[in-house]
Parts: sequence; structure tokens; C-alpha cells
Amino acid sequence: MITSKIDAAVGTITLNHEAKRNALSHVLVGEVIEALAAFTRENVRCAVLRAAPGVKVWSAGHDVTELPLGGLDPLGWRDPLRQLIRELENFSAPVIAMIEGSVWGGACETVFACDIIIATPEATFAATPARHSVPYNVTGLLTFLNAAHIHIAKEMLFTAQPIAASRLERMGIINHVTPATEIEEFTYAMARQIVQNAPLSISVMKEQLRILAGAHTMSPHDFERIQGLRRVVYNSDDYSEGLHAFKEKRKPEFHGR
Ligand code: YXS
Repeated sequence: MITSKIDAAVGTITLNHEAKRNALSHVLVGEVIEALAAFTRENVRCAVLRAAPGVKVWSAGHDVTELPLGGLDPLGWRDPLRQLIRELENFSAPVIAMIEGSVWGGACETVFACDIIIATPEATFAATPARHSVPYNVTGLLTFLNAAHIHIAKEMLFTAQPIAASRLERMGIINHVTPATEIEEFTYAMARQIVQNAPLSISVMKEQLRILAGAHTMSPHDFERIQGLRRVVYNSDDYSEGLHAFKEKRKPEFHGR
């Protein structure tokens, strides 16, 4: 479902499951995590996460068919998307997300969890929990909040509409927007620049920034209240309707219960 390679201390992971629009299934995510582990063993100093050249869909997000019903938390600790986000954040070297095509849902969070984002002008980004009545989890929302001003995060999450790369670049959420004909050279030139610098200093700064970005206090009372609120959502008729509507390829009808 992916291909990966290492060239002069730069590792590349290419999402390659076009049939399911690179949906972040547990199998595809497992392969990405394995590739990152191999990069660590090979002392890769910068990684590039991309899809095949010219794709229309970079990734369609969490594999909806793997979202659980029956009162189980859809984004619990062991969920593939949650594991992928942690692996990207904990990977010792910088990860550059190179984006062509549209990015959806959990894939949008995945890109925002990368260290640097380079996209073509045609790329779009949609945060979609509200499209499926999914109660996003706390660390997932923190990824959005660390990437975007709260008003932009709310617009993305409440409208669930794709937003153009150029708009996100104007707001500093995306580092560079680069024409499709130049994006590979631009991305790998930056990767080579990173590789020339001191890897220990970079990996420590990446870990320091991860800790600082996650340094939010939340009382046990607040955490339990949030989990209770999320449980109401993933036990709701709307959540079940969202999943069934996707599988039946129809627009969901939400009734707030
Ligand atoms: O019908 P077949 O078997 O060929 O499969 C179709 C789609 O069902 C499948 N597919 C997916 N399967 C599982 N999970 C997905 N997220 C997913 N997306 C697509 O791939 C095959 C081709 O899809 P199709 O025909 O729709 O392709 P298209 O080129 O016409 O349209 C591409 C998309 C991405 C615009 C369209 O597939 C789409 O809207 N996909 C869903 C995007 C989305 O809502 N993603 C969020 C997933 S939930 C998630 O990430 C988080 C839990 S949350 O929502 O909370 O952020």
C-alpha cells in the first residue's frame, strides 16, 4: 500500500493505494510505521511523506469502514490514525509532507502533524469529523490547534469543507505552495539542506517543540467530562447514520440525537 526508499539520508514514503484513495487503514498505517522504523535504523535525517505523482487524492483520511460501531471509541489510543500521528511526532528526524491532490479528515491531521508542509496550488485540505458525526479526540484537536489559529481550526472543523492550499499558506499553516512541476525539486532541496545540518540538534529541537506544543494542563474532571461528551456522540444515532451513509454512498441526515 506504500513504497519507501532511502537516498543519501533522505527517506521517502509514498502512499500508493489508489483504489481506496490512500485511506489510512490499519494495514496502510502499519506499513508507514514499519517504514519509519526502518528509517530510524538507517539513520535517516529527513523524511518525505508523499503520494504518487499527480494524484487527485493525497489521502481520503481514516478508513471509514474501520470506524467501530457498538459504543466503542472511534479514535481511541490504539486506533491506527492515533498511532500514525504519534509515530510522526516521535520520529527523530523532520518529516516533510509533500502534498498533491485533496487531503481529507484524519489525513489532514496527519499532514498538520508533520514538521513542514509543501503543497501544490491545487491541493486542498478538509477536516471532516462533522461530516461523519465523529467525536474527534483531544490530542487530535490539539494537532489542529497547534497548526492553525483557533478561528481557522473551528472553520475547518465546523464546515468540513476543503480549504485551498494558497489560503492556508497565507495563514502560515502551510510552509510553501509550489507548482506541481517544481514541488519535488523544491521539497528535496529542503530535505538535503536539513540533512547537511546537525542531526542531534535537530532531533532534540523537534522533541522539545513536541513537548512544548503538547504542554496543556487539563484537570481529571475536565478530561472525564470531555470523554463523557464524546461517548454521547459515538453512541448517537447520528454517528451510526454517518457511517452507514458513507457505506451506502448517500448524504447523511443528522437529527442531533
Ligand atoms: O466503492 P469502492 O469500493 O471502489 O471504494 C471507494 C470508496 O469507498 C473508497 N474510499 C474510502 N474507503 C474508506 N475510507 C475512506 N475515507 C475512503 N474514501 C474513499 O475508495 C474508493 C474510491 O472512492 P470514490 O469513488 O469516492 O473516489 P472519488 O475519486 O470519486 O472521490 C474521492 C473522495 C476522497 C472525494 C471521496 O472518496 C470521499 O469523499 N472520501 C471520503 C473523504 C472523507 O470524508 N474522509 C474522512 C474519513 S473519516 C476520518 O478521517 C476521521 C475519522 S474524521 O472524519 O473524524 O476526520
